[in-house]
Amino acid sequence: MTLKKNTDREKTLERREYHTSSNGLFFEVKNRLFKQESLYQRIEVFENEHFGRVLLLDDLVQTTEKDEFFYHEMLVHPAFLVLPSAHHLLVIGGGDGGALKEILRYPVESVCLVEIDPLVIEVSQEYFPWLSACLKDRRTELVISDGREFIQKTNRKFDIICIDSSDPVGPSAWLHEKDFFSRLKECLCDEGIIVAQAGSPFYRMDLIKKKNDFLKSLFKIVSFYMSPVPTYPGGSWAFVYLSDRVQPLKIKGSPPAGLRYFNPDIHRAAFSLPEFFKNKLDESGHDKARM
Ligand code: AG3
Repeated sequence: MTLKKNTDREKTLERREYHTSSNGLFFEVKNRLFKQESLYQRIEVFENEHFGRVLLLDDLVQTTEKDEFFYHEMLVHPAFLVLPSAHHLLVIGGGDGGALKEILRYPVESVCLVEIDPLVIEVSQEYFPWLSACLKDRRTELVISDGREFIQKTNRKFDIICIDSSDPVGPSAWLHEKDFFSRLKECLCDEGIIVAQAGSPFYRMDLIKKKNDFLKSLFKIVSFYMSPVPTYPGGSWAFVYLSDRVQPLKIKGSPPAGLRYFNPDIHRAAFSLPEFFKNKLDESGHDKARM
């Protein structure tokens, strides 16, 4: 890797995502491809020399050409490894199509994808066709709607539900709340599994702890797991696995061919959590009061 001198960099257009008020991640912009304010958020696509195409929503990195596989594989394949018989799926968010692309590697019967922002879909179809081509698959049912409204109205049940939300601000905020998960449970088959992205363990362990506490009052099995995602804050990301019946480490299937990150060893390892993570989850209300 060659480092450029600061003086060269000053001339180059950059995009930054702040991770705290004093640090973050920057990308040099090789080509500006798209920038528009939709009804819900600011959508931006540019090209970076190393990461290829990058999608930002409200200045937060959602996906890049180079590292999307870590996140999308880890959102989808752990649930299938323990529930290979899943046929009916629901994805909330994920209008870029990345999670859907992973799901459609299996012989599922239907996937309903509920995305609030039609412009995210259009942008992905234009600039990330390798993710979004599967939106046209005959098994895909695309619903443009607020996830909240959809789950409040539907009486359908799903085997696996994937929550591919953004951070708990703006249009994604409700997708991190107790009421959402409690209603979502009613859309889940008895043997079903929900998997949701759960944020940065390094920066937002407080939010993960809060989520853990309310999720435990809703589901018998609440298991967090982790994966690297090089362009997300902290470089390592949390996901949460929820079920009443299916244990996350009882492997029953095998992953499809062609994956780049996930395999059964990664699956087992991903559910092993570091000390700071386990300690925070174990903290009782009493410990908190002392701090
Ligand atoms: N959804 C999770 C994005 C979280 C990123 N957060 C951040 N950069 N602060 C990604 C959607 C991809 N399908």
